[in-house]
Amino acid sequence: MPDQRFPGGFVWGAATSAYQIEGATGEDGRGASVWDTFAAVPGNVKDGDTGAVAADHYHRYGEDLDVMASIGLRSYRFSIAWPRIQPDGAGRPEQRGLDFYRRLTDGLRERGIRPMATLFHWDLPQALQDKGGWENRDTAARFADYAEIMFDALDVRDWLTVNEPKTVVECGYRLGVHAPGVRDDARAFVALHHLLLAHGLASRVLHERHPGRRVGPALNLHPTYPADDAPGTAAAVWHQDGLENRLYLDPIFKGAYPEDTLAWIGERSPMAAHILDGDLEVISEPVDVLGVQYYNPHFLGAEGTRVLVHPTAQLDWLEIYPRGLYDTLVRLRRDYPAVPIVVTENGMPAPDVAGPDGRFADGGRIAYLRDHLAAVADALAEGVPVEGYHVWSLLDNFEWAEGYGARFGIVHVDYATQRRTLKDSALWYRDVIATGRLT
Ligand code: GBH
Repeated sequence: MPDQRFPGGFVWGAATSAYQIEGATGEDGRGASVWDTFAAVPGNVKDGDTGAVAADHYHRYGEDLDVMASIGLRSYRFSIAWPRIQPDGAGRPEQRGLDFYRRLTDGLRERGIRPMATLFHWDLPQALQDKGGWENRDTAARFADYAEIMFDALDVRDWLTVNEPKTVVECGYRLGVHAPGVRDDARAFVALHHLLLAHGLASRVLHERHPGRRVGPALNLHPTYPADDAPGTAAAVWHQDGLENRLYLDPIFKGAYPEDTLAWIGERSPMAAHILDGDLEVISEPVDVLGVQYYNPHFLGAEGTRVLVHPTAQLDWLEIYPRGLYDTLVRLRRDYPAVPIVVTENGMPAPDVAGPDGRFADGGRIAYLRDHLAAVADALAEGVPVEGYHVWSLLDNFEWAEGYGARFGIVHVDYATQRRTLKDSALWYRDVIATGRLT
């Protein structure tokens, strides 16, 4: 392994999202989001958990800022709850919502922590869902309006538009395990096009109004590999790479959907009829910074079915394969324009029970983070322009359909008392940040 010392300016961060940590869903004029609606339906979320209280960050953000400072974070990636800004998804902004994110970003600045703001991390205003949500082209225009409000309101340099459009498409519209709980390929890929359009429109607004700032998407990429050399496996892997990676990267970076994937979609969805003249120009608005989120690879057998080849973390989709992050970063450099990359999420869940000494000995997470950071160091050594890295997550939080049972935080949250405790991984990360090298 080459030197695992990171460049002096490397940006060490941690990430969260609004619905997963804020709670206070009925306060200060916040409107309902699709996740409030989805989580309220029995059976949608494990144990009937909801984000109504979550980690109570809306009230405890001051303490959370101090936690970030105590770890030595240089960057904090958070998301803005659209329904706190526009409770109905349109019109004049709610001042109390703007004030919350101003206090948060002021607090970051005071502590020398860079903000990285995500505009949409899945909590669409329910009022927009009632008008068709992402299946309705108008939602992309509403998103651009909301983006403009936030760009003008907050003194933040780096912006991410849409968090993981693929997860919205796959989990929200194909599997139906996330809000809005649709199981329909026909509708899923129409939503996909409008999510990418929203990304492009918002990016344009930023470039027009705030030159000098940066904007990009946050994409979860899954490197795909053959699990065997049976005939058919290689083709299945390429097909899956289309659905997992090229379907998002190609329109954004090359201004065209991948033809093989588009043909496959064409047999299932009227998506193509929704691609209007000029849309791909909007979607391919230059990216200033690419957010890369990596958790696991997909190894596939001949039928294209996923095969688990390596051990998994607590959730069975999370197959541990650090080399996949290296491969993803090197592939981006090989196949796409060389834009600055920030790893905007990487991490793993564990049960994380305190020992008799009160410590959270999460050695498995330390190993995961260390090995993935080593993969980043290897990619840096190959010349891939990775500026920074964000652990998912700063805090234990509402893990969507898994509820509170899957803890991704490097900081433990005792939901009964809302007490925060640094796990061993946070103490380890503090040392990595302080020394700039992996131990
Ligand atoms: C990210 O999503 C999110 O951005 C973040 O909010 C989340 O907390 C974090 O990762 C950890 O999950 O096939 O039904 O088993 C990760 C995306 C997670 C998408 C797992 C697909 C499989 C669901 N994915 N998932 S299922």
